[in-house]
Order: sequence, then structure tokens, then C-alpha cells
Amino acid sequence: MKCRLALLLFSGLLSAPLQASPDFYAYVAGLKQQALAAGIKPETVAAAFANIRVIEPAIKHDKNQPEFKLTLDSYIPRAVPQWKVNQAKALYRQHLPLLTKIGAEYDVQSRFIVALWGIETNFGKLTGTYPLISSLATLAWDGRREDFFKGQLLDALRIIEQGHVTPSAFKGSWAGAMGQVQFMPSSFLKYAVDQDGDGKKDLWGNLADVFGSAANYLQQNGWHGDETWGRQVKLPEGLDPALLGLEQTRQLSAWQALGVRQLDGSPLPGVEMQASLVRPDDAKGRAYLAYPNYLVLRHWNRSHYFVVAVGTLADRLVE
Ligand SMILES: [Ca+2]
Repeated sequence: MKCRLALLLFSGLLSAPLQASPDFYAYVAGLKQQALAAGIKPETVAAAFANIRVIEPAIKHDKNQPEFKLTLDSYIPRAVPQWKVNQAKALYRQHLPLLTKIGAEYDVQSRFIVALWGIETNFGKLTGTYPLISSLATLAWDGRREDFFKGQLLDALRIIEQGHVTPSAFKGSWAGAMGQVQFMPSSFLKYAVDQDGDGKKDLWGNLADVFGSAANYLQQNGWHGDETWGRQVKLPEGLDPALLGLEQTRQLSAWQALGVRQLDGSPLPGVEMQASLVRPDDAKGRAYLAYPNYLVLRHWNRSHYFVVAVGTLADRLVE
């Protein structure tokens, strides 16, 4: 009990800097100096940091552990509910000419663009309302991943400097993800495109830029436009668990020979394709064959849950 009390007191001490905002402003003064030293113009730094403040929810979220463990069985129906599938279908039809053009240009099936858009921000509805410079400065100051967020902050300043967005409209998630497909600033600089050619990469308000940037991200990370992402499969009784994992791949015919089947029990597709076998939850959890595009989606977000949600929505919207 004593030990527990000490821990509580200690964690109380740890949260004390939240109130001590002078520390934050001293830290921000240092950030500004580093930005200037990195070549960001003084007027950009002045404008970007004009209303800087601590974003307490960013610290809270960053430390928060999920309260209970989800499994794919409980998560996927929440992440890909029927209403979202319906909406994806309607928006896919609505934007088909633009999506078809962009899909062809980047050699990416446009259903994956719509799926990423739907999973990331509910088709542009939830892009985040936190002022990005303040969120990133808060997370750098908080210190758990200081170097990472400092790097993202410098990239965010470069985005402002390039004139894609005004500092006051520069908003995102508490973690610094921006716009309708939630790029971190470093991804924005690497992969965002000005698809409609108006001189701005507007991932907040311009759908051509949003779709083009998502497609460009996938293409630049090795997307195979003639392959799907993966599929849920049924494993045979007693399959050697050593066969699981993304680090090993086999031809579909080899998985077929090992007894792996489509979920309905039918044979795997008779095409030559490399695949890994993954089972992100426990031995009773869902199993998937992961094709090379699965790895591209994991580059976007390392969570298997994210990848399976995007893949599932992409499949269901063309059902
Ligand atoms: Ca544009």
C-alpha cells in the first residue's frame, strides 16, 4: 500500500508541469531559435507561433492506454460499420470521374483511396480541430518523443512557409496529423501533391489534392495496382504457428498446399502471388493472408487493425 501511495504521489509530481506554463514558453523560445537556425524565415516563425499554447488533451491522449483490449472481431465492425460502407459507395460513385483519373495516373485502385479517406477522417468530416503548431510544440515539450515531434514541427513550419495553408487554418489531430487523409507533416512534405494545379497542396479542402496525395503516397511506397491487399482466411487445425508472420512469404499455391483456405472453405485464388500469413490477435483470432500491398498500408500506419479496416472497407465498397 505504501508503495502504491508513493507511486500516486510521484505521478502527481510528474503531472505538475502541465500547470507550469512558463516552462512551456521557455521551451517554445528554444524551438523558435531552432526553427530560425534550420532556415525558416523569421516572419514565418512569428506568424506560426503567434497564438502558441499548451494543448493539454495532446499530453493526455499521448499517455493514455486503451482501457480494454480490442480484437479484430470487435474492432472491425466498429471501424467499418454498414453506414460507412454505404457512404463509401455513394461517395465513390459521386467522385468516380476524379477517382478514376487519379487512380489511373498513380496506378492505384481508387477504392483504396476512398477507404483510406473513410477510415482516416470519415470522408473528410473529422480532420481534427487542434492548432497544429501548438499540438506539436506541446508534444515535443512533453518529451516522451521529443525528437520526433520537434522534427514534425520543423516540417510543419516548412509547410506554412510554402504557402499551402495559413497558420490560422493549420489544424489537425492532437498528434499532428493533418487534413482529410491525416498526413503527418513529414509525409506531407514527401507525398502531398497539388493535383488540381492551383499552386497549393490543400489536403484540408481540395478533394483532387486529397485523393492525389493519398494515391501518390501509396505509389511511392511500392503499391501494386493489379493486386489487392490481402484476405481473411481459414487455417487448418494444427497449423505450425512458426509459419505466421510478415517476415516470411510463400506463393498462394504453397499456402493452399498447407491447408489454408478462403473464409468460406473454398480454395485460394489460383494465381501466383507472394503472401504472408498474419494473425494479429491470439490463436483464436482472425487470420489473414497479407499481400505486398498490406505492407504498403502498414507503412502508412503500422497497426494491423488499421490495415485490415482499410482493406475491409475497400473490399466492401465494391461488393
Ligand atoms: Ca491544389
